[in-house]
Amino acid sequence: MMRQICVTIANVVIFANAALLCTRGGAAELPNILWITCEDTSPNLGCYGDDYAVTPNLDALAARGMRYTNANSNAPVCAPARTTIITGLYPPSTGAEHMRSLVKLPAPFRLFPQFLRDAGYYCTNNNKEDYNVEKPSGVWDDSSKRADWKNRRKGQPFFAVVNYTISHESQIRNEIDESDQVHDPAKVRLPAYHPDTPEVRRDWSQYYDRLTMMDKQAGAELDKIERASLADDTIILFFGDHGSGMPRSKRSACNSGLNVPFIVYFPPKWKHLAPKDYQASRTSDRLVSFVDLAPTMLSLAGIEPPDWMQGGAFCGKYETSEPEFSFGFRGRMDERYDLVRSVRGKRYMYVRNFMPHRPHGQHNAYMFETPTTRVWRKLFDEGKLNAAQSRFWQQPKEAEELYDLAADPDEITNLADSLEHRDELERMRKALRDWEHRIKDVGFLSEWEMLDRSKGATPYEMGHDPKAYDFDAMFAAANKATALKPEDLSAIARLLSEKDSGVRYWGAIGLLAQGKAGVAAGHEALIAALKDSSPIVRITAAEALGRFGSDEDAAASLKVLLHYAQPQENAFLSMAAWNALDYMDKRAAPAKQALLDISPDPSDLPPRYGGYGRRLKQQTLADLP
Ligand SMILES: [Ca+2]
Repeated sequence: MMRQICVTIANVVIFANAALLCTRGGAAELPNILWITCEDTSPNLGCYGDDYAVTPNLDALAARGMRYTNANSNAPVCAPARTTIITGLYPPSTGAEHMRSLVKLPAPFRLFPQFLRDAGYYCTNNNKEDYNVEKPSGVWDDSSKRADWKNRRKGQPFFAVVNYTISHESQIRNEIDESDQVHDPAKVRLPAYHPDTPEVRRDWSQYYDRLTMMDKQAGAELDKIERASLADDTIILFFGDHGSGMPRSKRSACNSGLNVPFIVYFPPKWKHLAPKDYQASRTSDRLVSFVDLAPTMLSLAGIEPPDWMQGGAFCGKYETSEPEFSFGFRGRMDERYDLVRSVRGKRYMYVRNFMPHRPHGQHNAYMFETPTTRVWRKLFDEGKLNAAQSRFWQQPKEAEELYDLAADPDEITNLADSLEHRDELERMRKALRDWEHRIKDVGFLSEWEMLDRSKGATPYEMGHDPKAYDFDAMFAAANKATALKPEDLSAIARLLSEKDSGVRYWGAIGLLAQGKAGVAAGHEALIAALKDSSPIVRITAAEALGRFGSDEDAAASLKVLLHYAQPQENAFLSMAAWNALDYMDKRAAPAKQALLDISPDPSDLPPRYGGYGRRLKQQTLADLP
């Protein structure tokens, strides 16, 4: 009875609020919000002080609005970046960090436009989604190439996203009309990590040409708002979805991959909703990241963001105080596994590589379609690069990286071993640990195990259930295993006899990461691990023995890897096994014929995972005599 009364009262309140809205002219009480977003764009705009850029329309928007100088995507690649935006959750917390993937969210969670639609908004997305989470129905009024705020009901407020693909990675390496070639390759500034070759200059200058073309499109969208006499009613946000499509921007979880241009404009009518530090034609150095966008949109609509959202509003009724750090991550990139987490303060960028045995520049087939990637790799193989240009390709990579973004914007001088920066390093380590603990990062399980342990629930729920996932034990094991310290080797080998299969996985990774020394120190444990109850422990141990053990070890390893390379067992184990085989290089040669016979892309795999196996097979066989 009591419950019924409460429900009735709640209904009356909702009805009364709706009535109030109507009497005040209804929807006019809510601001229109327009997002202009573009693909693969670092802050290479004139308004960001880049003299080479030709971006008059966005420069003009920045002149009447405010520009953020420390805005970052949380992921350096499309799908996980967009998944962060739409959920208001860090994908390492929901199991959605991998490029690409598809996981379920717990039932009470919603994608943020659903809240806006409930509040009366007309929500459109034109048109890329690319979410790594299953989308419930009713998220958008229209999400398509035809989606347009103009189709709303008379007087209805809108939340509209337009996304420009013209600046995408794929558009900096194709043919471009001569009339659009407005940048001189001879004059482009190259980052210190790229070699100076005609290919690299051409790609960078076409990237700038594409930004000029994108700027025209943005200008047309802003004109459309003017012509509809909506400029005084519409809050505008402009941002790129992550760093440029050039290698070591896109897919790299350091500042060059995460830092984006970010401009906001609040017309005088909605000044009271603007960020507290808002000043037209000025900048804000507040740390803003994509996980903040969902709560910020709710805040602008007067809706209190739910507790489960993991970012904070940076304007509107529920504006939060400035965070001390923003966080970044990299998981699997297409066919290549990695696990990187990063912490950004205003001055320093800290990167923790939990798979130091994989180079930054793993062979990602799509990234290698860019001429810059290919010539950069070729010059490395020929020994023609300097130290700063070589780091991207070296293996193992450093476990920890620390950069002073003020002194070293290209992030080429690693200060992780600098005594002078010890305090800074400790501060960033602690920030990482606290954040990871708060969000219960499930990325410390292999992708296969993360999904396997989540059966009957969701990865988020699994991660938050201490019986299913002992996060602190996992994080401690991962840190110990991948600090690359020879004195830790016997402790790392002992991880292989722990009860938790996730911890054992880190034991195998830790020995693999230290190469010959690791395999020598943990040989017996690795041989036993070839028969571990967990298949991913078997695969990881097989890679260690296959690469750094005896010929006899390599033969035993190939048997294990050939078994799991068959995708019928499991598509994620198959990807892991193919990666291991590829890193074995010529030592995988005895298995060549058997590998040729495997077709690695099972037909029952969701399309979001399609094609990765085929690329792995191709690259693995390319190394074999
Ligand atoms: Ca993108």
